[in-house]
Amino acid sequence: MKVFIAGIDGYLGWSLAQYLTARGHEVAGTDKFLRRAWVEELGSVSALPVFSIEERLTAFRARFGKSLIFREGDLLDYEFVRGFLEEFQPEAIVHLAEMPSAPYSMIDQVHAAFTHSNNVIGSLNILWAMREVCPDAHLVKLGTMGEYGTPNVDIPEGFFELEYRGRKDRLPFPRQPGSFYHLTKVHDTHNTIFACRVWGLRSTDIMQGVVFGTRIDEMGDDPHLSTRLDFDQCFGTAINRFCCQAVIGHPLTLYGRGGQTRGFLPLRDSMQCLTLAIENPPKPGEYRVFNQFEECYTIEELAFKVKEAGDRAGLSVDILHYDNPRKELEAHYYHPDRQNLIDLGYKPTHDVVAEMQIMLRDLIPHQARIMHKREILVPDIRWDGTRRRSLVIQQTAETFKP
Ligand code: USQ
Repeated sequence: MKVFIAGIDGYLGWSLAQYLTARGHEVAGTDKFLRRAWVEELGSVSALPVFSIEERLTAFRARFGKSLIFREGDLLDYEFVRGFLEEFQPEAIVHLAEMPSAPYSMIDQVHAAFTHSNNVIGSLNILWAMREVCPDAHLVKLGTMGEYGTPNVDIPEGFFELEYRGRKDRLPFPRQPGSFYHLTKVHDTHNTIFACRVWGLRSTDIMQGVVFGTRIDEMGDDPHLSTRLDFDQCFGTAINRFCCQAVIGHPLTLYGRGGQTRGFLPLRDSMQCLTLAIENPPKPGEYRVFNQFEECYTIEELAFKVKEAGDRAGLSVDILHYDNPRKELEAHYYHPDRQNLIDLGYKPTHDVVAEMQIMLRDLIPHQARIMHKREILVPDIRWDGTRRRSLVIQQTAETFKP
């Protein structure tokens, strides 16, 4: 299939380009390199070195025997989006080109407003361009499990049956997101539902959990093909941060009580699931939702799994509770469905500790890069709009073990 990836230089996009090409798909993509700039703005670096796009494209051609069609561009530039899609005529469009960090969107008014205009208008431009130049293409839109928040009832895949005052309907499940970033995903969801209903576009909205991992097998051992791996407070997701902390002997930064529960999945599972969605498109006019995660864990459970993986690698890993810079429930019910992908053949990677061991092995050679940025590991961006570095509130003893 012809697949267009918006955000092809990012953590997921660069991996997906390789995963799809290895399976015989023809891939084109765009990027504005904003992720590189945001991480630099935060005074951080990727733990795994990231090469220039020219070096990446050369290594890509050497490994896969064909070129990746790449153009630098901005989704806010409508003529660029429309022109590229018109020329390439994709069968599937994977939209990964959004600002993906909750803390970054909470820094101040400027960052919140940027997140909204970048994410919501960028997505809207893709919908309009599809309507104009490739209305039969399938939009695989990256949403987030965080759209639903943490309600005290089970979470279905997008929609649920509701009976109210004697009448029944199938309605979107309520969204209660926890940051201005997560809110942009909710706005995208509504715009996408509308475009499918009114223009007959087709879309899969991926409600993805928190991704972790340093590699997929398709990358081999060429460092130019490696994906990025962030560990700063904004772009480093929990397990990625914990593994980077573990390799330099920094205590794992558990926020609050650590009972926050989320769906998590390894990078390789994310690739498997996105590919299943691409290769099994919905009908014209259909909008469907896939909840995408391997399993749900509390953040404390995961910290102990990283400790276990660290012990096996001969590292000494401590876990500390820091006061939580976010406003979120720290102990709650969490039970989302994820049947749609299983029905399409998704085989979850169940050995999470083994995946963490691979991560530690990949990260140990880059200890010095992480150590150099050690001072940015403790968060200071707070949900009340102030900046204050979190303090240790509790030393985790072995008795904390779940
Ligand atoms: N957390 C810690 N310590 C850390 C980092 C995070 O305890 O050092 C906690 C957070 O407080 C939160 C949980 O771990 O309760 C997850 O935080 P995260 O930073 O790994 O993930 P989150 O902010 O939820 O966002 C990430 C991605 C985002 C995606 C989302 C999926 O950055 O793009 O949408 O995961 S989900 O969480 O399901 O909404």
